[in-house]
Amino acid sequence: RYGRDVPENTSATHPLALAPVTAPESSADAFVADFLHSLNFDRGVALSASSANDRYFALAHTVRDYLMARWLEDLRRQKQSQSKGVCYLSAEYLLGRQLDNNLLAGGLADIAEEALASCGISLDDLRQHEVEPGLGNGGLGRLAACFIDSLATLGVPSIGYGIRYEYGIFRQTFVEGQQVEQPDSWLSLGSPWEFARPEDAQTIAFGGRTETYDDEGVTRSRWVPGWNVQAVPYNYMVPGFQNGRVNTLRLWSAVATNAFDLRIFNSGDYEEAVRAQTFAENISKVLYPEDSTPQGKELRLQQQYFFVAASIHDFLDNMLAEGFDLSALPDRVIFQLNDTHPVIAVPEFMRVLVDEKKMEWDAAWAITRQCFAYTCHTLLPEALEVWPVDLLGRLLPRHLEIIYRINEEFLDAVRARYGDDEMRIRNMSIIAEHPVRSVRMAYLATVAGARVNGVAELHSQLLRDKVLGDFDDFFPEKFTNVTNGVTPRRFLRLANPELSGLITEAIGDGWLTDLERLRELEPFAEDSGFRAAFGEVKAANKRRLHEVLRARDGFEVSDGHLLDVMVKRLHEYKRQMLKVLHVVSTYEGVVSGRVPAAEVQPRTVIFGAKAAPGYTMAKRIIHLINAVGSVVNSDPRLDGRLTVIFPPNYDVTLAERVIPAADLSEQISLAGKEASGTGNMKFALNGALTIGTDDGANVEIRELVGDENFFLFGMSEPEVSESAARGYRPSEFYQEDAGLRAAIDLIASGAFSRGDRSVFEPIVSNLLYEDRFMVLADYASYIAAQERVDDAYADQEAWTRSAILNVARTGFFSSDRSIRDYIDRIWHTPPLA
Ligand code: CBF
Repeated sequence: RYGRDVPENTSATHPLALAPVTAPESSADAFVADFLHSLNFDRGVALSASSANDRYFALAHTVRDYLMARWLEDLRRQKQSQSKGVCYLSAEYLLGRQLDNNLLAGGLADIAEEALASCGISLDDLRQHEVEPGLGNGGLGRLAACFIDSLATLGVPSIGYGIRYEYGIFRQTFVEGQQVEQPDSWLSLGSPWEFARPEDAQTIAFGGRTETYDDEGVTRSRWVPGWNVQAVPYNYMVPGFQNGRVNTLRLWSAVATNAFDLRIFNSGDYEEAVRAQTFAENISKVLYPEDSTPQGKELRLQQQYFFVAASIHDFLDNMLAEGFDLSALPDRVIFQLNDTHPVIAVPEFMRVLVDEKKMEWDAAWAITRQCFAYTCHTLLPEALEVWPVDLLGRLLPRHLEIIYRINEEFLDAVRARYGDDEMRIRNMSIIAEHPVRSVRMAYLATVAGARVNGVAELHSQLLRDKVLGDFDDFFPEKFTNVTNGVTPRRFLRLANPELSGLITEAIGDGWLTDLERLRELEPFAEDSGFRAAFGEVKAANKRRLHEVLRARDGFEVSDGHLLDVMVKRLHEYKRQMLKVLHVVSTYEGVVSGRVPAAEVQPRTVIFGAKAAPGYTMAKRIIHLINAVGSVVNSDPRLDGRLTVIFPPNYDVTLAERVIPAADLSEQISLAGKEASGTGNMKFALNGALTIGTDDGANVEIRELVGDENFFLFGMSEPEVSESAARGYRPSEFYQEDAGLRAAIDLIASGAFSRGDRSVFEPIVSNLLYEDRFMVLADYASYIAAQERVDDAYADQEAWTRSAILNVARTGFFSSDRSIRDYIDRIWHTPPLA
C-alpha cells in the first residue's frame, strides 16, 4: 500500500516499486486500520486477545509507519546532498520514553488518542507500559538525547552514534534504606522503536601486534589484530518537532564473530563452546554505572573503541558518495566527542587514513584536526579519563603507536614555542608518567580537536584558567563555550501539558521551537488572573505527582506543602549532604523545643538519586537520607509539617513528573565543581525557583532571572579556591556554629540509626575532618537562604510572580540554542534546506 522507495539505480520496473514511500493518511480511521493491521500481522493476535505489550507494540509500529516516509527521505537526501553533517559520538544517550515524543513530533497525539479510544484502549495506559531506555547515567547522557532532538528539529544533517547496552543504568531499590542495584533489562519485552541492521555489521578488531612492511618501496606500519567482534547496528528514528525531518540514532550491539564452536559443543564442554560468544557480547552488555569518576577498566575501553571504530567505519563506508576524495572530509563531517569516552576515535581515524587509505601522516593529521571537536563535561580532576599504557597497548597496539607519535610531534611544537621548559612539557604531555604511565584522553582530545568547549560560561572559563590552562596558552583559538540546554518539547510541552497550554494561550505556540519567545510572558507576571491560573497549574501538577508517588511507591504526600526537590546523581560534590543537614536542623529545632512546630513552613523534601555501586560514601548518604526520612516523617512533634520522600530509581520518566510540580529547585554544588547542570534549567523553565550556589549554569540562570527571583548562597569559586589554599578546617565551622553542631551531633548520636552510633559515623568523621566539598563552610549561608525561601513562600502572590518570571526568562536554555551555538562556533553545518 505504501509503495517502495527505490534508489535511482534499481532494476525494478513495477510502478509501485518505483513510487516513493508515502505516509499513511492522517485520520483517526486510518490510524485504527493501521493499528489493527499491526496488531494482527506484526503481533499475530486479535484485539480481544492482545496483551498491553501487544497493543503498545502495535501502537509504536503505527507511529513508526507515519514517520517512515520522512525518515527514508531524509536518509536519501543526506546521502545525496553530501553536505557537511555532524556525527555525534556519545557513549550515553539517556533517551527517556519514546512513544509520547514521537507522537508529538509526528503531530499524531490527538489522532492516536481518538483512534485508540474507539478501540476501547486508553492511550495513557499504553504510555505507562513503555520501559524507558536508560542508556546513560545522568546529565551527559540526557544532554546527548536533547541534542539529537534539537538537531532533528533544526534539520541539521546528523547521526548519533552510541552503544545499545543490553542493560542500561541499574534499577535502584532500597532494602532497609540502603541502595540495592538490580539489572535494568529494558529489552526483555523487545523494543518497538529499533531496526536491527545485521547486514550493516562492522568487524571490530582488538589485541595482537603491529608490524612494518614494505609497500612498493615505502615502509608502512600495520596492525595484526588478535581477535575481533561484530558490531551490529540498530537504528532509531529521531524525529524533528513537526518539521517533517527524521534523523538517525545508530546504536551498536556486540556479537561474537564465531559464536559457537560445534566441535567443542559436541565434545560436551558447553561452557567452553560459547565462551567466545559470552566474551564478545559482554562488550555491549551493560552501561558502566558511574557518572563522574572512571571505574571500569578494560571492558570500558573495549566498549569505547568498539563503538567509535564501528561508527567511523560506518560513516566512511556508508555515508560518503562513491569515490569521495578523503582530503575533502573536513567539508563533509565533524565528529563531536561527547566527553573523553569516544576520544580513542582520534587514533582510529588516523589509523584508517594512514594505514588503510595509505595517506601521508601529515596530510592525515591535518584532516583529523579539522574533523574532531571535543566537549569537556567536568572539572573534577579524577573524572578526566586516563588509560594505562599497558592496557591500551595490549588492547590497541597500533593506536598506542599513533598516540605516541601525535604526542612527540605536539611536544616538539611545545618546545619550539617555549624552549626546554621541562615542567611545562611534562604537564602538557599526552602521556602521564605518574602514578602509572598513562594516556590522558582529555589532552589527546584537546590536541586533536578543532575546538574544545565547556558546557557553561563559568565551566569554560575554569577549563581555560585551570584544568587545561597550558593548552589555552598554546592554542587559545581552540577554546570556546557552549552553554548546555534542554529540549522544550520533552521537558515543557510533554512533561507539563497544563503549563504549556497556559503559555500557548497567552503567547501562541511559537515558543516550542523558539524558546526565547517565553520573554513575551513577562507582562503576564503582573496579571493577577494569569498568576491565579499559573498557581492552579502548579497545584494540579502537585496532585498529579502525588498520585504517581502513591501508585509507584505507596507514598502519601500532604497538600499545601512547599515542594522542595533535589534530584540528580548522588555525588559528594553535588552536596545532598547539605540538604540533609537542613532537614536535620529543622527537625532538631522542633524536637529540642527551640522552634514551635507551628512556625515551620510546611515542606515536602523530595530526593531522587542513584549512587554508583562502588561509591561507598554516596551509598552511605542515601542510607542516611532514608533514615532521616523515616524518623522525621513519623515523629508526631513535627505535626506533619516536614516530610522527606525518596522514591527509588529516579529516571527520566519520574523527572517528567517531579519537575513540573516543584516549587524549589536545589542546585547546591560547591562552586567550581558542577560543570553546568541541566536539571537546574528544567526546573526554572517549569517555574520552580532555584536555591543555588554560583556554580555551573546556575550563574547564567541567576543573571537571566534576576537576583530577586533566585536564592543565592555559598562561597564563590574564587572564595572556595582561597579557602582551600589557606587550609580548610571543617571542624572550625562545627565548633563555631551551634545549629550546625546540633545537627551533626544528632546524626552522630544514633538518632537516625536506632541508637547505633557507628552506622553514620563515617559520614560524620568525613564531614568533620575532611569535607572535601566544604559542606560545613556553606552551611550557615545555606540555612539563611532557606529562611529567605520560607519568608518568600509565605507571600504566594509574590512567589508565583517570581515563578512566572523564571519561566519567561529562561528561554535561553533551549537545546535548540545550544545546537545553534555549536553550529556557529564549532561545526559550521547549516541545516539541510
Ligand atoms: O554537560 C552535561 C552534564 O554532564 C555531567 O553530568 C557529567 O557527566 N560530566 C556534569 O556533571 C553536568 O554538570 C553537566 O551538566
